[in-house]
This record gives sequence, C-alpha cells and structure tokens, in this order.
Amino acid sequence: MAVLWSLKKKLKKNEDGYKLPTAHSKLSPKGRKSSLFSRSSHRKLGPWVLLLAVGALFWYMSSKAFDGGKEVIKKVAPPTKVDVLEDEAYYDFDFEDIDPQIVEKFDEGVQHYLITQFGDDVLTPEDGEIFEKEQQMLLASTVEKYDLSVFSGSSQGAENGEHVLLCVPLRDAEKVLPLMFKHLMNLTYPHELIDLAFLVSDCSEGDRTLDALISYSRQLQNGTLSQVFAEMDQATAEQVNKGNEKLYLKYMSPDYLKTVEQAFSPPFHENYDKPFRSVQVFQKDFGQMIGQGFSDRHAVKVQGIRRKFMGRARNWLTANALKPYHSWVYWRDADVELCPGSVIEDLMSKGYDVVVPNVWRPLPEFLSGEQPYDLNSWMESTEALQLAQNLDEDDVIVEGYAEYPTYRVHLAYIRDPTQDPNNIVDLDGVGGVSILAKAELFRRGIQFPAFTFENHAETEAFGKMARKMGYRVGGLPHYTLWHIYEPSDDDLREIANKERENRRG
Ligand SMILES: Nc1nc2c(ncn2[C@@H]2O[C@H](COP(=O)(O)OP(=O)(O)OP(=O)(O)O)[C@@H](O)[C@H]2O)c(=O)[nH]1
Ligand SMILES: [Mg+2]
Repeated sequence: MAVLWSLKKKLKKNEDGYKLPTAHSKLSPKGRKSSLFSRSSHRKLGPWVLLLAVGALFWYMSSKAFDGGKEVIKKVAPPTKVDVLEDEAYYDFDFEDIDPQIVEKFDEGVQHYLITQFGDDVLTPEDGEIFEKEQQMLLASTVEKYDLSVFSGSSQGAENGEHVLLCVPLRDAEKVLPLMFKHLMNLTYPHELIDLAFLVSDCSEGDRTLDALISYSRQLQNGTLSQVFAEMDQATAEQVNKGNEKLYLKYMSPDYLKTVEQAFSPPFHENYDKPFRSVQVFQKDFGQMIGQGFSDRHAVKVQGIRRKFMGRARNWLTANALKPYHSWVYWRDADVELCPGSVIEDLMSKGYDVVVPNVWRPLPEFLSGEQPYDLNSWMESTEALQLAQNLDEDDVIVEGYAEYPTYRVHLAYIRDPTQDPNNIVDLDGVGGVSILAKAELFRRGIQFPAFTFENHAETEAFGKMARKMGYRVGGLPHYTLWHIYEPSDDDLREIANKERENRRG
C-alpha cells in the first residue's frame, strides 16, 4: 500500500497543470528511434520509464476504484514514447560509471553468501569478479571526483565537448515562452551539452509562467515541442485571417517582419528537436513589487531597486544550477525576437572570458524603424568616474537618464551593420540580455551584485567586478540581437490617430 501511495504521489506531482493547445498523446518524436531498451547507454532511462508505466497503470486502476467507476478526466496522458538519448554527453559526469539497477539491488537487501558453513568459498571465479565489480560500484555510488582544471572553457567549446549552463530569469513571461523556446531549439550548440535552468519569480496573480514553462519543457525533452508550436502557429494564422492581427504590425518595416517570419519557418537545423541535457525549473519569490509599467518621478531610484532584485534572482539561479562540469554559463532574457542560432559558438569563439552581443529593437516606421536598446553595455569614461566620486556610496548610476551624464561609449551606439560582426571591443559594464561567461568566474565568486558595487548593480556591476578580478570583458558592436517591440501607450495613441486619418482618406 505504501508503495502504491508513493507511486500515486509521484504521478500526481508530475501531472501537467497547463493545457497546451494540442493533443499531447498524439505527439511522438519525429525521425528518431524510439526504443528505450535497445542500447546500453539508455540503461538509465529504462527502469524509470518502466516504473512510470507500471505506476500509470496502478494510478489509473486505483483512481477508477476510488471514483466508484465514474469516468476520470485525464488532463494529460503521459507521453507514450520517450526520446532515445544516444549521446554519452547526456550521461557523463553525474555518477557516470554506475548502473542504477545494480546499485538498487543492494538497497533491496540482496545478500551475498561468501562462505559455506564449512568455511569454503562458494563463489566461482566469474561470480567473484562480478561481486567485486558490483561492490566497487556500490562504494562509488555516492562519491564522484571532478578535476576542475578540465572545465576552464575554450573558444572551441562545441568541438571540445564543453558543457554550458543556460540560465533564463522569468517573471510574468507566459506570453513570450513560445518565442523563447523556439530560440532555444534553434541553438546550434549541441543540445546534449546544454543544461537549461529557469528561475521564475514574483509573477502577478493569475500569471501561469511556471505551469506553462513546465509543460513546454516536457514537450521539449520529448522532442515534440516543435509540433506543439506548429499547431499553435496554425491557430494564430487562422486568427490573422479573421482580421485579428496586432494592429501595430501594419506600421513595422516589412523587411524586418519578413526576417522574423523566415527565422521561425522550416527548414530548421538538423538537431532542432533534440532534447537538452537537462531542464531545471526553480521558483523563488523575492518580494519584487515594482511592476513593468511602473514609472513616476522617482523612476531613476526605482531602476536601482529593480536591478538589485534582478541581481538576487540571478545569483540564486547560478548558485543552485551551476555544476562542477560546466565550463560556460550563458544568460539569456526571454524577450528576444531575433538571434542567430549560433550565438553561443559565436560569442565563445572570441577568446574572451565574458562576451555580449549588441542589442537593438525594431520600432514602427513612423518612429525611425529601429533603436539602440540595451544601454548597459559600455566602456567606462572619466566623466562617469568623476560623477561616481560625488555620489552616495549606495547610489546606482543608471544609463540613459539625464540625472547621470556619463558620456560613456555605449556598445549599442557604435553599431554599423555593414561592418564585420566578429569585431570585438573591451567593455566595463555589460547588459543582461545575452551574456556568455566562463563558469570559472562564478566559481571565483564573481556575481551579479544585489548591492551597490562601484555605483552599479546587477549585470553592469558584474562586468566591473569581472574586470577588477582580471578577466577580459568584451562586446560585439556589429553582431545584433533584436529585443521584442511592445508598443507604449504613446505609440498606441499614435497608431490609433493614423488609423483614423487613413479612414478619413
Ligand atoms: N526571476 C526573475 N526574472 C525577471 C524579473 N524581472 C524580469 N525578469 C526576467 O528577466 C528578463 C529581462 O527582463 P525585462 O523586464 O525584459 O528587463 P529589461 O530587458 O532589462 O527591461 P525592458 O525590456 O525594458 O522591460 C526577462 O526574461 C524577464 O522575464 C524578476 O524580478 N525575477
Ligand atoms: Mg527585456
């Protein structure tokens, strides 16, 4: 009974609480073998899937029994097929030499009689060898050794099999999750070398970021997320045909919209659907009360507080997710619209310890069509250093505000799309939209200050701290990521005016 209960509890915990707009049970991974037990490298998945299947049967039978025969509404059927994870990289480092079935045997009380009652050794030499091996495995089952010098990170990480921890902070992000997941699948860095880690915090009441994230993640790891999105996109296309298109899109550059459309249309790269090494979802609230739309005359002060909350969130995420075998950490915001799939390899190839791309955003054509967006990546200036000397120790300088005339060189403003995207410049502060950093920095204690460090906080202070500890921090002025455009209230009014003018002819 206790066993039954725990199986039931396990299944309840794994139940999907988020309704994806598709029939899950019909989805099965495309183009790859689906046998679970055919290769030795799958041996670790086999027992768990078997356990899950047996558990599902028990759960189904017991729920029938306790429901007095009433039809039980199943929210989500457990996936009928699970992807075969063939690459060794899915299994290396975490107790890699251990076969859980063998180790489990000892937990279940399997005994070995070594001698007879007359004192003879009864094990045959072959059995003795197996026993010796299994006992060694048992002794090693909770002991693992890591040589950290192996995980220092090189500019050819993919070729050298280097593992990346990919961190995404999320707040009220349900709407942008499909976009974010498409970008994750589009990454050409080997998925089996990437551990995904999400931190969801301080979401508004009714927001379903966490549930949606877990549902999408399961489909991602099952190799079926692109099919879910294909169905969702089909539904969106039908809405557009009914004339429910977002009005502002009429005012965006057709070239930009075409680039976005192409970026999310097949053919995708050959490993687009490949599961990642792992997905970890963390939830932790910090009491962040400042809403995205908040703005008053203390806006500058609010920025400092907001950045410190973000710093705390980032530090919690790295502290929980960073494993000894990670060579790199890649930070990415969820609200990026356009980004090359090779971004990790591209940033890695520069031989720097911390690298960021340029970040712009598109605008309606009546507002010049585009705009430098992330002003947090910059080179320090004498003016800003002097300014800092006259500030309170706890004051946070915020870029782009008249209160802080820093005269710094911003990465965003030195972009020239006709120039070589491989060019790199040294930076002091970095923005958080897309940061690649060697994992070593975090191991040495560099973090995203949730306090004022040299009159900065969070990612800008991270850049400064990395520089101070002797690391190379760089930015690519001509390599651009595009942040999503969300029309402001002013923009929406302007669009409404234009629509009225058009109607009047
Ligand atoms: N965990 C966590 N994530 C957050 C929080 N605030 C924002 N995020 C996430 O961090 C990323 C960047 O947040 P944004 O609000 O876009 O911040 P920004 O890009 O600096 O500013 P804008 O784009 O101008 O609003 C996104 O992935 C957000 O979902 C927070 O308080 N906690
Ligand atoms: Mg943003």
